[in-house]
Amino acid sequence: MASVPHGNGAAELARTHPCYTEAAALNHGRMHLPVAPDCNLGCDFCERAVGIRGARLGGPATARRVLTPEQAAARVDAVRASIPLHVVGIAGPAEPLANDETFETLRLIGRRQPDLVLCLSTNGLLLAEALPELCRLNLRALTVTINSAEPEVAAHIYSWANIGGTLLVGSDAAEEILRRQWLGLERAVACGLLVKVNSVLIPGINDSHLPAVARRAGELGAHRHNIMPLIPRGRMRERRPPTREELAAAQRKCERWIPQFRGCSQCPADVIEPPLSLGKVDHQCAMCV
Ligand code: CLF
Repeated sequence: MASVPHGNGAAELARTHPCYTEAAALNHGRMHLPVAPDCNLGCDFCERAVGIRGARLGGPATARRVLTPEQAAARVDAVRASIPLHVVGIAGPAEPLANDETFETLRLIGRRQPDLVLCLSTNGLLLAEALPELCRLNLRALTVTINSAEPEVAAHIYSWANIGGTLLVGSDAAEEILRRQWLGLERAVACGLLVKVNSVLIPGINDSHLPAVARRAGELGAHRHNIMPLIPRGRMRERRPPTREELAAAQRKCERWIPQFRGCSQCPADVIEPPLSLGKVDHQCAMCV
């Protein structure tokens, strides 16, 4: 296990990261680099889309195109010419840790733009084993999506998991997914990273179980919990999303255990989000389309 690289910097970083403190979005911009096209987990709520369809759908797991690490680093240079950025994140369009390009991109950005905060969002399957390398690459903030603390619930959310080339389904998959996600979360906190847990709120499946997720995440030392309303897509396209009131009620229940983040825009894997104080910024460059 890697030693603690950032000390108490995580708490300080939480104040300026726009996905941890709502007010931080006023003065801190962020962008995503869509360098991760492959996935290792069958989340029933997910519908990955790249290209014209990705642009039309928007939201998590979508992107207008996938970039190579070199193209991604060049995009950061180009965007920074017109937009002040604080955070660069890798969140897809599939699973960042299942793609070598993620690590290469972090390496490139860290070398060329060391003042940027490196952030990453993962399904957690490969997190524990990837942490030493992520810490070496100076990753500062990490989000793990965890939708349940109980395998019986997880079995209704995930269809399959590919663990090192072995395909797991059913209860075997559910148990291994949760084991890896919670282990990864625990180790990420121990590494000194700023850690957030994302949970998709799926009425009728995990709504009554999210307080247990929040409790365990808080007890393990995660810094934030972000409850994201289901977007009916993929194998859950026929399900209904939660109402605004149901989302607020879930946040209130979970807040008892861990601070809630309420500013999530469920952004795509290639989002560019300037500081809100700048108002509307024209940031379309040739590489951004
Ligand atoms: Fe991106 Fe995620 Fe980092 Fe933010 S997103 S990798 S923590 S820089 Fe933010 Fe987007 Fe919501 Fe995620 S608005 S989906 S919470």
